[in-house]
Amino acid sequence: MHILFVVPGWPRDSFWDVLCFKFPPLALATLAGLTPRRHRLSYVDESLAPVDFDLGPDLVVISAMTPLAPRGYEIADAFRARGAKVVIGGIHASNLPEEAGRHADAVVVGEADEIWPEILADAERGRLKPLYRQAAYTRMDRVPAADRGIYPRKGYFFENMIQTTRGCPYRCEFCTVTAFFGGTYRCRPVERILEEVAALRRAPGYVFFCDDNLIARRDHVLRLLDGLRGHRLRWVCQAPVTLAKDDDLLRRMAEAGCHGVFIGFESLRPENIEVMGKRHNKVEFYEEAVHRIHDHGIGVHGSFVFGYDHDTPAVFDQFLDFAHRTALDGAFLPVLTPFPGTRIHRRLKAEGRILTEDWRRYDMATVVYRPRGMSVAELQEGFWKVNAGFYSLGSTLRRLFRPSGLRRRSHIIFMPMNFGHIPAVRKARRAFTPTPEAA
Ligand code: B12
Ligand code: SF4
Repeated sequence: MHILFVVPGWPRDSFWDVLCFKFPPLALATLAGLTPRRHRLSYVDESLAPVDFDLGPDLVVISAMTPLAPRGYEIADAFRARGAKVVIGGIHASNLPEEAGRHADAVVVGEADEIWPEILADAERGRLKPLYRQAAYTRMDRVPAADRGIYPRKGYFFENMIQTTRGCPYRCEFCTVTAFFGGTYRCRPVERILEEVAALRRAPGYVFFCDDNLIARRDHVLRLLDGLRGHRLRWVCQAPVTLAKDDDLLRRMAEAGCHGVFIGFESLRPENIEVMGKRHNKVEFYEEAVHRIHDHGIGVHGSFVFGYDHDTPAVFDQFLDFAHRTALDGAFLPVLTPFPGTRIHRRLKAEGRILTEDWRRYDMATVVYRPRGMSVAELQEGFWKVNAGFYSLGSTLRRLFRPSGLRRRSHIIFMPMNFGHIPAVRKARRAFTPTPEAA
């Protein structure tokens, strides 16, 4: 069969469309890694190149997160009209299989590593079933090495995304991860991860360990770090703020090449943290945490979500003060987005506060619900203010060019990242169309 893997594109000029740092979805390279070589594989990511609808594939494989799902459906419909079969999976389709099923011959709910060979065999025989769901969570020794050979040679910033664990032990109200993985935390065998690292085509280079939480099992991560030393990698990962309490772990991460950690701080207001159910986050420890991580030469990319019930218009300046005081290296600063399948989606819906279920607007830049502590317009404006304030020349110089941090090795990643974001935020803001409620 000719199998075409498709990543739907973002709406033109939206934040992720204009951002020059593009990331490949690991899901498709993982499925490619499980696909027998007798098939012909091709790949298109609409963020990098337009889809050629006349390619004539037998099977089109689409993975989409919520804001990309409507475009994924348009692509699916167009290929089906030309006679191709379409399979859709990923986080959004897993939460709303009936919706996805209106545009696909088969929908795959949940992980697919162990069921993918069966789906391919059914497709070859012309007998796709409308719905597939693995009988159990993937056994982690069955996760294959991703086949990054399907990616185009140019266009991606971090091609080397690697997963070492799946799931998260916590259950934050706004997050889809626990709903998807059912509160499990499973680790891949360290030897398999190291084999995958050794085979990277861009090694020695940059690696992004894209687990939700790299460090939840200390014994596992320590063995991984031992194995990573000597590979001369520059890598980044995601971890909870509690990492900063473990000096020994931080030291070993730094020795193994860690340059940056993405941390979900979420809010500077403890009342919000309480509502989110993210109890391991102690706001009073945040400042010290950033300094402790910096002491190891590791940069901190903080994620702060705006619009939780105890947020008022003052939170935007409160955040910028914090970022400048702590010399935060990078930040992801979205508006709260109640993705389908999450507890917050159910809560806001029950409270009659959801403004739209047009998934294209669930891009984490658009306010799609009615906040409590400010108006829709104030939150929307605050989102742009805080992003433009953080990703400005003045802020970048204040945060990254202070004498105490100038020699931090993480700058090799965070300097270009900050300078790349400055024009991107400006461009996305100019192109942004607010919802009627925010206008
Ligand atoms: C790494 C990551 C990123 C990276 C890389 C993004 C990228 N392009 O891949 C970065 C940091 C850049 C990022 C950014 C964003 N992300 Co992100 N990200 C993740 C994360 C942590 C892991 C995804 C991953 O690589 N998994 C590894 C692969 C192997 O697993 P998988 O995708 O689940 O695929 C398996 C199955 O789902 C299934 N499958 C998936 N697709 C398909 C398709 C078919 C046909 C089949 C058969 C099977 C199948 O098979 C795979 C193997 O079992 C997830 C959280 C999570 N744990 O899922 C969030 C997540 C996907 N991100 C999310 C979001 C919202 C975003 C952003 C919009 C905002 C943000 N958080 O920054 C941007 C958009 C960026 C972009 N341009 O795409 C949300 C999506 C929610 C939703 N309902 O849509 C998630 C779930 C996080 C969350 N807390 O809710 N992200
Ligand atoms: S937000 Fe982070 S800590 Fe909370 S459930 Fe999601 S992945 Fe886990």
